[in-house]
Amino acid sequence: MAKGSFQLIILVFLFQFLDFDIFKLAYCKQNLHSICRENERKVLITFKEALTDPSGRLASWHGEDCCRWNGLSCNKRTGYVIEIKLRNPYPHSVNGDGLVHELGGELSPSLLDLKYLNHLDLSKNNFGGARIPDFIGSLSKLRYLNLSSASFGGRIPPHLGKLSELEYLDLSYYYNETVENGLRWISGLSSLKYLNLGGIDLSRAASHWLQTLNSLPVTSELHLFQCQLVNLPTSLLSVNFTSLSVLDLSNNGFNSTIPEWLFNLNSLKRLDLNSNNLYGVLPDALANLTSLEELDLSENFGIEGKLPRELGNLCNLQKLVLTNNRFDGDIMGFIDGLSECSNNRLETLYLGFNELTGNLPNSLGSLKNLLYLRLWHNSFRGSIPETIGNLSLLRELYLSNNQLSGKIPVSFGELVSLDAVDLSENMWDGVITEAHLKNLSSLRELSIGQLRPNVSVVFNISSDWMPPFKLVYIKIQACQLGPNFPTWLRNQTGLKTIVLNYAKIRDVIPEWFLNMGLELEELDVAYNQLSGKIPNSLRFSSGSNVDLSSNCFEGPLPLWSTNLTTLYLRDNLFSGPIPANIGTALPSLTDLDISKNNLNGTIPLSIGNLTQLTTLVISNNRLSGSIPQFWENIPLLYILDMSNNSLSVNG
Ligand SMILES: *[C@@H]1O[C@H](CO)[C@@H](O)[C@H](O)[C@H]1NC(C)=O
Ligand SMILES: *[C@@H]1O[C@H](CO)[C@@H](O)[C@H](O)[C@H]1NC(C)=O
Ligand SMILES: *[C@@H]1O[C@H](CO)[C@@H](O)[C@H](O)[C@H]1NC(C)=O
Ligand SMILES: *[C@@H]1O[C@H](CO)[C@@H](O)[C@H](O)[C@H]1NC(C)=O
Ligand SMILES: *[C@@H]1O[C@H](CO)[C@@H](O)[C@H](O)[C@H]1NC(C)=O
Ligand SMILES: *[C@@H]1O[C@H](CO)[C@@H](O)[C@H](O)[C@H]1NC(C)=O
Ligand SMILES: *[C@@H]1O[C@H](CO)[C@@H](O)[C@H](O)[C@H]1NC(C)=O
Ligand SMILES: *[C@@H]1O[C@H](CO)[C@@H](O)[C@H](O)[C@H]1NC(C)=O
Ligand SMILES: *[C@@H]1O[C@H](CO)[C@@H](O)[C@H](O)[C@H]1NC(C)=O
Ligand SMILES: *[C@@H]1O[C@H](CO)[C@@H](O)[C@H](O)[C@H]1NC(C)=O
Ligand SMILES: *[C@@H]1O[C@H](CO)[C@@H](O)[C@H](O)[C@H]1NC(C)=O
Ligand SMILES: CC(=O)N[C@H]1CO[C@H](CO)[C@@H](O)[C@@H]1O
Repeated sequence: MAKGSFQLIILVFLFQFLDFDIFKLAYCKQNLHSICRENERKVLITFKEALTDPSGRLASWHGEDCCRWNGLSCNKRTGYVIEIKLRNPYPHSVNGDGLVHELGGELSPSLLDLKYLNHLDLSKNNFGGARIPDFIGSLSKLRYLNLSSASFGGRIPPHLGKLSELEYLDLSYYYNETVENGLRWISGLSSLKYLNLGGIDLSRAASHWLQTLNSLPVTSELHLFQCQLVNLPTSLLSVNFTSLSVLDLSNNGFNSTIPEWLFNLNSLKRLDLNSNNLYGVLPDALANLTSLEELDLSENFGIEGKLPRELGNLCNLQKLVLTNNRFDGDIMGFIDGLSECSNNRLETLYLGFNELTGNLPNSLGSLKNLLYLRLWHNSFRGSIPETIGNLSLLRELYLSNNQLSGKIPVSFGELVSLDAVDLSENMWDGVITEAHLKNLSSLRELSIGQLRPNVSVVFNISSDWMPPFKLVYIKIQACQLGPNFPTWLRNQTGLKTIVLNYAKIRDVIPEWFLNMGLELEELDVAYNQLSGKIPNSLRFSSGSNVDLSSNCFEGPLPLWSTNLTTLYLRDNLFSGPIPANIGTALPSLTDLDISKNNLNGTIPLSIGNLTQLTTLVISNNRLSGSIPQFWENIPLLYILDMSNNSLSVNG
């Protein structure tokens, strides 16, 4: 301090000839922020010089006052540098501007001279697999260290264990994932609140990771996803980190039941155990985690039993993800329970790919904050409750692949925020009218369909109706959509996928449809009574699929686009020859089925150019001539049917 004021006095003498106001201004401005210390400024220049900085992110690092340099901050009173925040703010290493924004190079040990540095963030840069230097462990004032996704590699220096004031340590997405000597060094981090070692191979710490961490006072967040841990101890004598709010142990190999000690962590807000091999039933003690906001147990494939009613007491739950397990029984108790919360907050409910059954409870309509509801691939029965219409914020409704039946309630039309709905593979009946659709102005994906083609939903929509939505995806299967081709699609110019099969359409493909300028990924209008010729004017994007099977189309075989990968035209009235240029017109084709038509002429040699072909079905036509010997050009072919033609085999 004394030295500072002495310098100031000299300044006053030197500049006494200057206008006092100007000097006063400069003096006051300096006081608004701290003034860099010369020795620290030099340290930072040395630090900068050892780094590579291709896009000039450190361009501001010049001049006297390092406290004003980007990414730095100083103690306001003393002027010591306390924070270095050089996280790469750009999403990718090479941005739209073609520049590499990652810093790299070396970390200069000169940093050790920044005596008061408490925050160091170098995340999302690229240090090319270099080791974290040992000296980092001697930055003894550090409270925050973030080297996440910075391509540091090799051995994590146990020296980090000396950082006894460290509260936040994030080493996630380490480049060469090894912890050679286990995790014992971590016991030194006696102030730790937050630890993220996600993506680091901790298999060498398998025997002691939990005990080691339990000896720490980690109070806030523990992220150990994808750490190749296989051993989740089922008992823990005394649990130390009971104030933990986030525990992420996802993507490890835990092959055990869900241990009881987890339910002592009663401050948990987020518990993520997805993608392990956990099995067994959910303990009732889950209800003790009353602060829980997010629970993810998905992709374990082995957690089973009924959803405990107690789960419904977790009134703070915002996200529940139980996808891909073996839960069974009904969800009545659980949903009823949640609906009784004075203020339920559930936004995401993913229960898909389980063995759940029973009816969808009326109380579902009370979960007013729901945005995403996925109950698909279960065995739910009964109908959609009327109350569903109360979910006015719902964006996603996936109920496909269940045994739901009955009418789709008109209140469905009140789901004004719907973006994607999948009601396919169920057993609906009744009528779908404009009222079901006319308020769904955000809808982009619509899928309705039946498990079996013999139960029927009828679409009763007037021919001049214009929907408010702009669909990208429509899939209506085994519903009565016809007899006319649905004219309400005529301004759906954003469509990429059109599946209207078993839809009782008895019509020609209308002119307006061909003139919409669509570029499709999928066109499937199989199993209708569509007739007429197919013009060659449809456009398809690469990798696209076409199925016009079992209709009454006639005229020459349409080939369209070089972009098709599958083409099913079986069971129509196409006639004339297979176009001689088929091999060059459809070079990406993997599946071709043109059986059951009136095709005549010979098999074109160019089929031998379809080198990706796996399926070739040309049976039941009037093809003649000899079978060409091009088979060795089609090595992937495994389904071939040429029966019921007049073909001959030449010697
Ligand atoms: C560390 O940096 C990463 C990437 O910049 C960021 O996502 C993460 O939240 C940071 N960790 C902490 C504890 O702040
Ligand atoms: C990762 O580290 C191990 C052992 O330290 C070494 O054998 C291996 O070559 C390293 N891999 C990479 C990609 O650096
Ligand atoms: C709990 O933490 C304290 C303080 O960090 C430590 O002394 C104690 O040994 C820990 N308990 C267990 C069971 O590890
Ligand atoms: C889980 O452990 C059991 C034995 O306890 C073993 O039979 C099973 O194969 C293991 N599962 C996996 C996915 O490792
Ligand atoms: C859960 O809470 C109940 C009652 O509050 C208590 O008896 C039980 O021991 C707790 N279970 C666990 C695993 O903490
Ligand atoms: C919920 O839906 C039911 C049936 O559609 C309706 O009678 C009720 O008024 C709705 N409740 C609220 C709060 O909107
Ligand atoms: C659709 O919206 C209109 C006007 O916003 C409203 O009057 C009508 O009740 C809504 N219809 C349905 C089925 O929600
Ligand atoms: C539909 O067909 C299945 C067999 O495919 C049959 O079991 C079922 O009874 C039929 N349903 C109706 C309504 O005809
Ligand atoms: C279709 O027409 C209706 C009524 O004119 C309009 O509200 C809607 O935005 C149109 N949709 C598209 C995709 O242009
Ligand atoms: C093939 O696909 C590409 C990319 O999706 C597209 O740009 C091109 O127009 C398509 N060609 C035809 C003939 O449809
Ligand atoms: C194919 O059939 C048409 C009539 O459908 C006939 O005009 C034509 O000659 C036949 N071509 C061959 C090669 O048999
Ligand atoms: C590899 C191969 O089968 N190439 C054939 C492609 O098609 C022409 C006829 O259109 C044949 O001449 C080539 O032999």
